[in-house]
Amino acid sequence: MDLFESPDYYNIDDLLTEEHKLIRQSARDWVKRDVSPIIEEAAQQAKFPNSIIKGLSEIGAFGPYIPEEYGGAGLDQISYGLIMQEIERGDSGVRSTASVQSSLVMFPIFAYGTEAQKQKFLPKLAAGEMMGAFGLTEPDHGSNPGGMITNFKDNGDHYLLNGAKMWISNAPFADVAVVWAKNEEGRIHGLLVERGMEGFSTPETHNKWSLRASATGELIFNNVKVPKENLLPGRSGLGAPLSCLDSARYGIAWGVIGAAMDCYDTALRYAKERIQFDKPIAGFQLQQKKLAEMITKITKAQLLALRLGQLKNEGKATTAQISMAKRNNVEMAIKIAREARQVLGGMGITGDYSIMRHMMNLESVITYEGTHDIHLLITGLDITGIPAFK
Ligand code: TGC
Ligand code: FAD
Repeated sequence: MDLFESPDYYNIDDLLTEEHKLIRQSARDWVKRDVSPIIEEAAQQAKFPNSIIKGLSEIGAFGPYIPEEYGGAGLDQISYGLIMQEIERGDSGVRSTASVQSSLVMFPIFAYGTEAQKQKFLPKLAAGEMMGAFGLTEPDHGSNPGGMITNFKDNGDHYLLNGAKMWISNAPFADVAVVWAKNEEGRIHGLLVERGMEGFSTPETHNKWSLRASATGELIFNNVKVPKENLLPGRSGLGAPLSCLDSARYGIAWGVIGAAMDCYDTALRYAKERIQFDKPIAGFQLQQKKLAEMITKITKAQLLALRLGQLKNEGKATTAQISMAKRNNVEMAIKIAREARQVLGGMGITGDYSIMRHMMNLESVITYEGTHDIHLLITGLDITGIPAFK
């Protein structure tokens, strides 16, 4: 049974609107009802739970900030963050599905697509009738996506697309993929590649120890004929995919607070109930140190995310500010997961509790959407003006 109670040590709820709290509550209720009961088994079996798609759409997790005229929820950035927090409280893989659909597929179509592309894809993506994937990473180009070799050539009435993308969330079942590829001049563009196009395949990646309830795969393009109307015309260059990452990284900065809160809440409850040496282990100073440090770290992360949300609502959040929050909050969550696991002793390694699953999931979260090191270098560049990537 999911007994989760959300910690709010600094009364941060006082800074939220009634609408924010209602949106969060509906996401929280859905996670308790439809995610918590099935997620451990899905992760153990490494199976994406299809049953969650409808619910994700109903709580507004597909395109929270996309305008309602295109099927989105038309919410502000803090609502988007709160939804991601609640979903990741359930599982980072479920949040990944929503992040990719919203920020990496719907956002670029909304921001850089034609009106016809928006009408064709956005309402169905918002409703979960169509699922999307985002292909930036390649086997030899992860942190350095600008070096990508996937390319397309003008072939008369269509483009001819060749190359491969790796580590792509949602790939095995996606109906449409936003694929970043270079044209004959070496300029990066986004193409909408649809399932069923000849030469396009999406093999699943197996044997993951992390994010097991999320389907990950490759996107392989072998002379795929992409209609010219499937090119996103609004923006080209590496800045186009990187701008999508800003939005997804922002959602992760909130999302991982959910995973951390779940670990803390579980560890606190367990520590108060578990008796050793004739008293609850919560009464030992060493366990109190762990729990006290967890709630301190969560509170700092909540404040960072909320301030970033305010900046984002005002259109002022910079890439570097988003990087700092993604990096800080993921590290916070992974450390809390590791400490919380220890509070549970041997029980902590079982699937009877969510902590070990969160801990393993967070190993992906600290790597994708820019690794921990890359985000540090983005801060380094921002404060010194000197890029240290190359
Ligand atoms: P650099 O020269 O710095 O920049 C190239 C051009 O892009 C512009 N730019 C941005 N534009 C918009 N938003 C941003 N965040 C931007 N960052 C940079 C920049 O101004 C420049 O524009 P222009 O006009 O001068 O050409 O590029 P670089 O090649 O030196 O690379 C910089 C670096 C390393 C920071 C960047 O490549 C990077 O962020 N690498 C990390 C790659 C990454 O995060 N991949 C994520 C793949 S998607 C994913 O993981 C999904 S997981 C989802 C899930 O399951 O939840
Ligand atoms: P590399 O870039 O090879 O990095 C390896 C190590 O070297 C890292 O520690 C890194 O920090 C370090 N390093 C690299 N460059 C530097 C440098 N300049 N200075 C110092 N250290 C450096 N990608 C997508 O496009 N779409 C998706 O949907 C998607 N989903 C994913 C889902 C999962 C489960 C995972 C694990 C990954 C996913 N990714 C996706 C890919 C993800 O974004 C990449 O794994 C990530 O960007 C890192 O690339 P890489 O794995 O090639 O590592």
